[in-house]
Amino acid sequence: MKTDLPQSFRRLEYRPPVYTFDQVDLDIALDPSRTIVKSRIEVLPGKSFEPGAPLVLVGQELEFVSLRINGQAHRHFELTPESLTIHSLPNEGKDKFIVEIISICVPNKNTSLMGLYVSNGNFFTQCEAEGFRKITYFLDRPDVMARYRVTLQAREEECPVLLSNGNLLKQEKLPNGWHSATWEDPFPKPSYLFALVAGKLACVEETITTSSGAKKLLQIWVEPHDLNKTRHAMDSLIASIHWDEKRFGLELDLERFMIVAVSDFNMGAMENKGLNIFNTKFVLAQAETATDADFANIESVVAHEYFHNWTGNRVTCQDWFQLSLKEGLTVFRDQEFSADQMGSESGRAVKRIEDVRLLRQLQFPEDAGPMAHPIRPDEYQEINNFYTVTVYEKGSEVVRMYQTLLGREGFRKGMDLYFQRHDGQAVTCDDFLAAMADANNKDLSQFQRWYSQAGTPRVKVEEVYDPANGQYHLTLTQSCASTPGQKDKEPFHIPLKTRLLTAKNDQPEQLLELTQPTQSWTFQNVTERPVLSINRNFSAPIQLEFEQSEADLLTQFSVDDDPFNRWEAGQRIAMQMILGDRLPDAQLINSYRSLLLDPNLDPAFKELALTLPAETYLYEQCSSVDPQKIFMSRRAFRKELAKQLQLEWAALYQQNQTPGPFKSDAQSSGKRSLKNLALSMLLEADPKIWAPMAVNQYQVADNMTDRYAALAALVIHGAKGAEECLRDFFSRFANDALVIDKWFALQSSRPPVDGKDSTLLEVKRLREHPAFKLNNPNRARSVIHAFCANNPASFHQPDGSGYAFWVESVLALDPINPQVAARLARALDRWRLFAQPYQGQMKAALEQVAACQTLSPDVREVVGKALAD
Ligand code: B3K
Ligand code: ZN
Repeated sequence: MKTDLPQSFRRLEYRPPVYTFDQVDLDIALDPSRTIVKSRIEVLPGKSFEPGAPLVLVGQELEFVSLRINGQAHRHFELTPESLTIHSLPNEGKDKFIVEIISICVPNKNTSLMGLYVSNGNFFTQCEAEGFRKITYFLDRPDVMARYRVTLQAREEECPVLLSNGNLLKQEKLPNGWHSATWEDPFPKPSYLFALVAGKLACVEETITTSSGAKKLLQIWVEPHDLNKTRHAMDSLIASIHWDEKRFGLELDLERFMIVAVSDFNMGAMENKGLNIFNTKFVLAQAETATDADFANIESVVAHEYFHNWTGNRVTCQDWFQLSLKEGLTVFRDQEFSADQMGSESGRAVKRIEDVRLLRQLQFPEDAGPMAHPIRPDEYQEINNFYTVTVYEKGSEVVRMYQTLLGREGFRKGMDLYFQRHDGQAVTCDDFLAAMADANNKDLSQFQRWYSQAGTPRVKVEEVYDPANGQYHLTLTQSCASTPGQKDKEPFHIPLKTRLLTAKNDQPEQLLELTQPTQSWTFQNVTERPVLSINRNFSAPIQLEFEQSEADLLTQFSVDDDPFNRWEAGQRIAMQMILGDRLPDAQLINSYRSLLLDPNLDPAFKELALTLPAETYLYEQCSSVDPQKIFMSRRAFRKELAKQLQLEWAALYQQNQTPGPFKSDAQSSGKRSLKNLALSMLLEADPKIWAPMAVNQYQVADNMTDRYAALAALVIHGAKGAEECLRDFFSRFANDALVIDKWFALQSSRPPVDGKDSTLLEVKRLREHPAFKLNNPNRARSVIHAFCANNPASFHQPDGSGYAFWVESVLALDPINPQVAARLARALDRWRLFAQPYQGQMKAALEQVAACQTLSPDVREVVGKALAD
């Protein structure tokens, strides 16, 4: 029997292109069922050129029509389903020649949402990573950077708006009701940054003046009925532009910058040059329909895509293994931007805690599982599977460590040198490291291992206090578990911000650089036994192994001047108790109480401090996970916290009201978050008493944060009024897709109530709901992913019914949209960590999917790696 082994791509097999492109002219006649693409490409020898080499272009799902070279029909070519290979080039390809190709694609059959597709009757593209090859035959790789001139043609009635990258050159009326628009992008770019949008859209616009005094036109394009939900995105864009000028000296380089919202989109958004395309979820907001979290996410995604204009577009990636070069750096930039927007030091800390919580909840499991990879992977089968929390979030932590090691100014010098050297180029992570090292005269050769080694390093802490000599000895030992393909690891260069906490408050913060397997430090003049505060502000993305007494943790939880570590101490106590199946004791309750009553602390910080570690993070602390047991211990702990502090919760609920007109600033949203935690805790303590208050909040709320929080509290605690409010919510917002997504997601992520679990049944009913659409990624995720990935207690059923649902869903989604299916397939990554019977059933489910003969490469890679020994 012939077994087709999946094809792997390897980083070390990178070869520069044989040919490269200079000017590219595209002429695209848009028709949903038959779009004709004419390309005219100026081709030049590339870095790997040899005379006589054929020109190999890639193309997928295209109908080939014709080929001309230097104006003449050309017959020497071979066509496969994935390529067009052109032989017998003029003068053996040594001089510039012109290739003209005509091909056809079918946007309205394209459900993968890669390449050119139709959504609500409008045309959109998504080309990163390898979607351009679904539009025309091309050198679809990021190290081929060309200048584009694009003419779009369409029927004017159906597509009054025609957009592409860069500047609008001209618009023309054509015969038979057609019209055209020609766009030119002055900056050379790789094909993955190409975009076009066409259809019935409307825009809001503003003109701003940038630091050099230039005027720029900013536009946000949406469906006309959504125009009233664009203000926040526009404000976020303007703030991002100014921030990048101020913090990094980077100015907007185009005359016009456009954002377009689309409701069918695989991910969050895409940074196409001058024409960002966004999932509606990350553009549209108004107080009545979007929560504070939505507002914050919009601000950070708008910033992220805008920041890519320099980190990603002006300087791009040599190959897709270098993805973190642009993504890790750009996430770091958007995190810093959002932190600065919070307007206070404690606001910054809140943002930092949220980011770290996400990293630990999602990236730590990835780094310990079958898909673990370094932030710069060495091998992939399907690049779309590597847009991961490792490449993005851990990548950002690695960039943050440069800043920690070099200081803000040193980091800025490194960034300046990076742009000075590489503007207009496609480069590697090594180039970034070299710029940082050279600008600061710092040896970062060992730091390089963060790019090449996967896995979360562990740092073991041993401490000895010597009162007689006033000395404190600290010994740190680092290790890192094996990950797929990487058995033994070399020591990392780990920056650890550290401070000894003493009653006298007389020890300064220091930066310890752990570079050896084991390293010791001695602190002098320590006149009392200190409490160690290490890895402050989470200066390195590691797991600490530190057997700190609960007394010391409580001290830290009350007095640590580093807000991150203060929060962290609370999380560690709670984690130890939950994993030990213990309830919070009187001392801990008292600490929580003082924290809640402390007038100097931000409500947002209090909310984070009282939110328990996520179940998936708790799993990672176990050698054999019993998901039901962890759910019950965590829930019992929460209930006790709710009951013991019931008076405080009731008071906080009253004190953190935000009367008057709705405001979306950090202070107001912090208050809402604490108030709504209080509401949820009150329902946890006693749903009978407190349900009417939640119903009332649901009914009178003037904003989505409060309305949704009240609804969620009712639903999660199985309180009276929940079903009625759910019905009301649906009819109130039936015309707003993003709100209806919330309605689906809330029901799919409803955990068991009082030992009763009917969520899977409910999820199956929701799948039959008239408003459910498997083809729409947001909607599919709001039901299927919400259940399989965000509702661990209902998903991990001892009878395996959750896994059977997962098998069905992966197999149903894969033929429609491999990227969305592959994301779902990741839900069983950690199967080996689970106890029986879960483990055996998860394995069987993975095998069932793997047995399907027609899997996409995306899903094939995920299940193949999950099952590999
Ligand atoms: N660069 C895009 C992600 C593209 C994902 C392709 N599968 C969004 C971003 O990171 O900004
Ligand atoms: Zn990005």
